[in-house]
Amino acid sequence: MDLLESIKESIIDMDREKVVELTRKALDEGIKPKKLVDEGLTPGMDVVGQEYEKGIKFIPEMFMSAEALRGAMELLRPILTKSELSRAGKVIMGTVEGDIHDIGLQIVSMMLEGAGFEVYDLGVDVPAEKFVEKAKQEKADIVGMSAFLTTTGLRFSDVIEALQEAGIREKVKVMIGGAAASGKYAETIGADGYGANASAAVRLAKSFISK
Ligand code: B12
Repeated sequence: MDLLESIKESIIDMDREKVVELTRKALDEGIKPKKLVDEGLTPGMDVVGQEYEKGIKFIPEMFMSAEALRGAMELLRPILTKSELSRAGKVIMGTVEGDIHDIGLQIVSMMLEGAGFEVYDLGVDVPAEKFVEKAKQEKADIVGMSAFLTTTGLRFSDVIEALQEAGIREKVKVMIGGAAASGKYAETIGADGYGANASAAVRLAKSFISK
C-alpha cells in the first residue's frame, strides 16, 4: 500500500500514533503537505463521515478519527503556507453563547481544515459580537455556528442580526448545525444552510465557495 493510502487507512482505523508517524515519514520523503491533506487525510475522514451517516460508525469512533487527523494537522499546520490553507476559504466557527457543547464543533472544524479551509475556531459560549468581530477582522467567507440546546438555538438569530448591523451579512454565508439546528430552522432564521454532520458541513462550505 502506498504511503497516502496507508494514511487514509490509519485515519479510518482511528490510529493517531500511526497517522502522525506516517505523516512525518511522508514529509521526510518530500510529499507536499497539501497533497497529504487532499489525498491521505481528507479521503480517510470522508470515509469515516460516510460510515457515520450510514450508521456503520458511531460518535466515539468519529471523534477518535478526528483526533488522529488533528495529530497530523499539528505537524502540517506550521508548514502549510497561508495561500495553500486559505485557498478553499476562511471560516469562523463557534458554539453560540450559553452553550458549552463542543465535540461536534471540533469535528466540523477539523474536517473543514482537512478540506483546505482556513478555520478560526472560537470555541464555546461565543457571544454574537465575537463572531462579528472575527468575521470582520479575517474578512471571512463563512460563519459556522453550533447550538445544542433549545434555548441556545435562539442565539443563531442574534448572530445573524449582529452581522446585519455590522453591514457584513451580505459578505458572509452563514451555516448552522448541532442538535438545536435543522434545515427548516435555518430557513426560518435566514441562515444560508444547515449541515447534519461534518461531511455535510464540508459539502455545504464547498458549495458556498464555488458559487
Ligand atoms: C456530550 C453531551 C454533553 C456534554 C458536552 C461535552 C462537550 N465538550 O461537548 C456535557 C456533559 C458537558 C453536556 C452538558 C449539557 N447538556 Co448535553 N449533550 C451531550 C450529547 C449527549 C451529545 C452531544 C455530542 O457531542 N454529540 C456528538 C457530536 C459528534 O455530534 P453533534 O454534536 O451532533 O455534532 C455533529 C452535527 O450536529 C454537526 N454539527 C455540529 N456543529 C455544527 C456546526 C455547523 C456549522 C454545521 C454545518 C454542522 C455542525 O456535525 C457534527 C459532527 O458530525 C447530546 C445529545 C445529542 N443527541 O446531541 C446532549 C444534549 C445536547 N445536552 C442536553 C442538555 C440538556 C445538556 C445540559 C443542559 C445538561 C444539564 N442539565 O446540565 C448541559 C448544558 C450545558 C451548556 N450550557 O451547554 C440536551 C439538550 C436538550 C435540549 N433540547 O435543549 C441534549 C440534546 C441531550 C438530551 N436529549 O436531553 N452535554
